Amino acid sequence: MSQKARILLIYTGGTIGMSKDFETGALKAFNFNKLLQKIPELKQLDCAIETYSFEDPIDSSNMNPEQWYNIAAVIEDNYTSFDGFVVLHGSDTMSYSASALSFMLENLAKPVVFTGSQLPIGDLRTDAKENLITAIQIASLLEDGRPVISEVCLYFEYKLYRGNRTTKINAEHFRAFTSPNYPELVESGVHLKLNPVLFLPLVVNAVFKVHKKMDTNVAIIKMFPGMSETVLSAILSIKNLKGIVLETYGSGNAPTEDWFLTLMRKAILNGLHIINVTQCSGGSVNMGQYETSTVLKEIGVISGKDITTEAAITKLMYLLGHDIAPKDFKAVFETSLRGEISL
Ligand code: ASN
Repeated sequence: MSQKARILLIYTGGTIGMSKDFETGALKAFNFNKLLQKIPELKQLDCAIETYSFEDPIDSSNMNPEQWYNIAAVIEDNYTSFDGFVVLHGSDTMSYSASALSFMLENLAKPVVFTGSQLPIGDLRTDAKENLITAIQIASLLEDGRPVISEVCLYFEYKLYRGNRTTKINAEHFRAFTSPNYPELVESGVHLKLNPVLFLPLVVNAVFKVHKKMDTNVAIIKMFPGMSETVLSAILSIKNLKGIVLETYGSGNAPTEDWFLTLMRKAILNGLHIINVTQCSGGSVNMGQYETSTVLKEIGVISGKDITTEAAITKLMYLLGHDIAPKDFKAVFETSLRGEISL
């Protein structure tokens, strides 16, 4: 008889477990046991589920690296006892957390599936049940006793995505996420349609390692026509700033005005890492394709290629948390660590 998969359900908060505050009418997180009572269907699943709840469940707008360490630590402490992990998380910053965890969990050989919902579990029209039940089913998939999926993913509205490829695109639709530059790993219909060629290969004989150091001396700058020298130079002169994600236009283009390029050049010479990502929701940075990105390439701006802003900022925090020699930083950033970037 095949063994039932053992799943650890980790509850961090989010709309899935929220109810309306009687006085203000605003949604706020409630206790995990109350959430479980609302899903008796969990007992019907063909896996053994155990649960772990954050002491104070949060709206994911309050998510931060310290909470990421907490999620990572729960996975680390329970790694050998479970076949898969499902993380219940608010949708607002879920793509940031899934990206961060993908970097923090090195040599992951088990699934970590983030999910949540747009409507609370107690709501009649909730999307929470389908998201949660299918996320657990996917995390439970075993083949010859080994997990079928061994990466950090995000399940929402019938699709399983690689977590660090996702971005939240809608605050209203149940289809709240997309993965603009990488196809879905699994599609849920009458059957679960798996696309194994897209999965990260299962790591064998490598020790699972949890990295807990994330350096938050970083910033995201979104370019816009009319950005002034004063604003940009104020940001670039922030004390201890070590890296920025620069959201540029199209395939990585930015102004060619002297003041802009001088500020960029000076910042790089002073040791700042500048990552070029596109503001477009799909496609890739390709510095040198246009004249408006040629100098950026020459002065040592790092290409984020087709990485999302969420993955870029968390990868930056992760790499800055490791003592990578400045001369190697660009090459390391431009490689794919967890399938977050197309090469
Ligand atoms: N504000 C909520 C959160 O991110 C939104 C949600 O979960 N749908 O926690």
